[in-house]
Amino acid sequence: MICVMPFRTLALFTVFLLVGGCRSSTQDARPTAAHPNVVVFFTDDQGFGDLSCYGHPTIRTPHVDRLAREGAKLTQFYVAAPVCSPSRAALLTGCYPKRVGMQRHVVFPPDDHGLHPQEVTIAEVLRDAGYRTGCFGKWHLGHRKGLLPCDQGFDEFFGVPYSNDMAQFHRRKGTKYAFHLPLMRDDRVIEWEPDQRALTRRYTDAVIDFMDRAHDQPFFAYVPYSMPHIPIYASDEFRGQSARGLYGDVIEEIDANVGRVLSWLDAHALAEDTIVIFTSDNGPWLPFKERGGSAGPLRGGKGTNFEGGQRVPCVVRWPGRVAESSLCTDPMTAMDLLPTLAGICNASLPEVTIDGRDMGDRLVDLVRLPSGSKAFMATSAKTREDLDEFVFLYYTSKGDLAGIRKGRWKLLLPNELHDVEVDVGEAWNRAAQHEDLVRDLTSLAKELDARIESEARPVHHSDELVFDPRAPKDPNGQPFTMPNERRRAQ
Ligand SMILES: [Ca+2]
Repeated sequence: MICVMPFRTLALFTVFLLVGGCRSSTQDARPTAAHPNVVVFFTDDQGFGDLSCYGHPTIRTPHVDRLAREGAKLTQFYVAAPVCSPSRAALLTGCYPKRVGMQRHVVFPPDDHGLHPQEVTIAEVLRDAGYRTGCFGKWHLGHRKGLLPCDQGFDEFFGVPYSNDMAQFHRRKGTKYAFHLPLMRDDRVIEWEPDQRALTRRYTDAVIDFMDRAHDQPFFAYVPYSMPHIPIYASDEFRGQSARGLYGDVIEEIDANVGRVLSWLDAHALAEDTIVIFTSDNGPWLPFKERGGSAGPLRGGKGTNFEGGQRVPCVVRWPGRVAESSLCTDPMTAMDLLPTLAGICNASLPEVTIDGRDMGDRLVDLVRLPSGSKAFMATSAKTREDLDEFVFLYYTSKGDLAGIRKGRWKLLLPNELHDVEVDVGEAWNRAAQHEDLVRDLTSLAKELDARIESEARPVHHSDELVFDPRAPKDPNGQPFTMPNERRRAQ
């Protein structure tokens, strides 16, 4: 959807629509219907089929399943890119990666670029509305001076700045890979080559500590777990437990940690004042076979523009507002989160063009499934009439225009046409039967892409290191070396 975003009046209207009117609230008010807490879990490379509530036959995810049972499960939720950095840029800014200059694959340790600090993220939008904000997990939008989470609206950060495989420790066999992986708190490195078996738990510890300290201030916790991105690790408690093997162990450990956050919300009587979203940054990394995930019925995975690369699981819980056990088949995208959350949280939209849509009213009034139903496909009340208006551009992992979806039809350029409502596995190319449609969709895709390109804002380059990924130092200023016991343990 390419549009100049709705203005504050529409955001306010949406809030009234959702909660039937609300009072204005001060900067330090408790979370309320007008300022609910927000928790976004954003896993790394988890596929559409990798949750039991999305049909996986053996991976057990009771806590995410609980979110789905107490909220809405989305069946057509897209991320804006099939790889990490551009997908994260889109989620946090509400823009196609190309609009914010982040479309060209992922950020690597020697890179000097990242999301421009002048771009407005969800964290900045919510912080300006009085929220305390934290990022706990993998950032991957730049790691030099001016490019880290605390430069993008987060009050605090605990996590890794780039992917967990961009570490010398994991590439040492037969390679001369020069870079190391740091674990950071805010703008400081606190460890090098952290023990990845402990990361999911440690990120969650940090989330809980953050929520403990929020007191009466509404909070936004962005939780981009670095698992199940390769190399995958589970702690001793979970390793060997899943019939799905180590990948299943990893997902079940993530699920248990989601459960810890839900328990905290229950214990503090904040479940009804908190929107919880669980989704993934792109599809499964299929070449890794059993170490990668599953896209379920979808074709392809990470790095591809088939549905398996960009359609991901997404569950939204907001008790009392989003109907329990509901199913949302409206197409939505990660870019919609910023304007949707701004509308719900009574926050102002950025004063620049964004691509997402405020979908707050779609998350209510959904079809309610029978209690305990495992139904996978149903129709939300508004899907049919709105489906034809849905327009979404697909870009390759390097940022080139790859295709378009309009309504039920998806064209992968130049000549592969699928009705993805009927053919979710993209098995039957219908281009030969619909030559006019192929021509029209090609024109529309190129026109919209050209508009984004003409309006695109710059990526930011920084020449100042926060840390040297080639020559890490320990906290005493001495060169870092991996302890032998850690080498043996991992
Ligand atoms: Ca990823």
